[in-house]
Amino acid sequence: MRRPIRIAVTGAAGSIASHLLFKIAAGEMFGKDQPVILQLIEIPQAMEVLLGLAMELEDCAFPLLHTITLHDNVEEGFNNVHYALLIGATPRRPGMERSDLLEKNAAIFAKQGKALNDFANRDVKALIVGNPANTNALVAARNAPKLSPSQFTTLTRLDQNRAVGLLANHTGVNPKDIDGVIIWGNHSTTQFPDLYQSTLYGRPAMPVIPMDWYTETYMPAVQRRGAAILDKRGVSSAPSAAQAIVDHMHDWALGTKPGQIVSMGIASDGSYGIAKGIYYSFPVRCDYGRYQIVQGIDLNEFQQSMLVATEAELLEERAGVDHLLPK
Ligand code: NAX
Repeated sequence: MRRPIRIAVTGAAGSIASHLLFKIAAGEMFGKDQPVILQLIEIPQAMEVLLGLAMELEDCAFPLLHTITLHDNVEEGFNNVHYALLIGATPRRPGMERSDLLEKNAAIFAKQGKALNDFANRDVKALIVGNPANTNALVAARNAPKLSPSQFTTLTRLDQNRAVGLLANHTGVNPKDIDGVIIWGNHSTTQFPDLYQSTLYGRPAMPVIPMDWYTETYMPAVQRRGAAILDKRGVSSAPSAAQAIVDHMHDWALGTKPGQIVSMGIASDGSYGIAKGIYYSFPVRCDYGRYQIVQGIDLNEFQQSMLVATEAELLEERAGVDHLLPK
């Protein structure tokens, strides 16, 4: 049996985590032979609810669930962790300006970045889910000078899975026979769901996809899927977000399948002309716990314009928190 790995989860009593924790404990994220220690973090007011959730986890008697610890502060909660899933964030309340939301969350993620810097394992891999995820990741990483920016990533796998699911539904092709769907940019409505590299049964998808359906129906449906679910269910996406977090971390830690492309929000290195340093979703492949941007994709004018539009939004978000970033 392997040694257990330590996984911190913030927002652990929230909707997404209440699906996610059971999947991690069942071995879906890191494999069926990998024991896990869950270090669950919440705000003080939510500790009772968290305790109830921990009791349910215990009641599943998962063989891989080595230990659960509960924390109302990140300094203890991040102690020695190998993986950190930063899900908790301040939600946007009625009347709140976007700039207020950015600032409030920047303060939370600055504190969490510092705590990862000071208390986590040196090789920690962090995934930022709490919105605005890409800019929260930037703030966290900038507050963790002892860690590499590449140790921070953001979730766009939910957008990718949505893009594949909607394409599968429209074409009648099983999701497993769809490859190469890419999400570029921000986890927001400016994201670009790019089908130009995608294949159905290994054959290029674009020649069989009507352009007007792609730009007028499909792209907005992917970009606004979160709002559509909120509208129908009255609560935001949680089971699908949990599945996407499992997929993202699984592939980062254990590698993508041969030839497979996935999308991850990562610190831009300037590839495809995207401003260095912002957390931007790129097509990547993962191996040995590392990811690499898929290079050499030819982008037409339409694709270029979409990449630039979502980059512009991220630059604007960065400007909104610039005064909070350590220089
Ligand atoms: P919930 O409101 O159900 O749960 C959030 C939990 O976080 C609450 O229990 C709250 O007490 C806790 N929390 C708040 N501040 C905290 C802090 N400083 N430290 C620790 N815990 C804290 O939200 P849920 O539906 O679980 O969504 C969580 C976040 O994920 C939201 O910001 C949401 O916008 C974001 N999402 C991001 C997605 C992505 O693809 N990047 C998709 C799903 C989701 O919408």
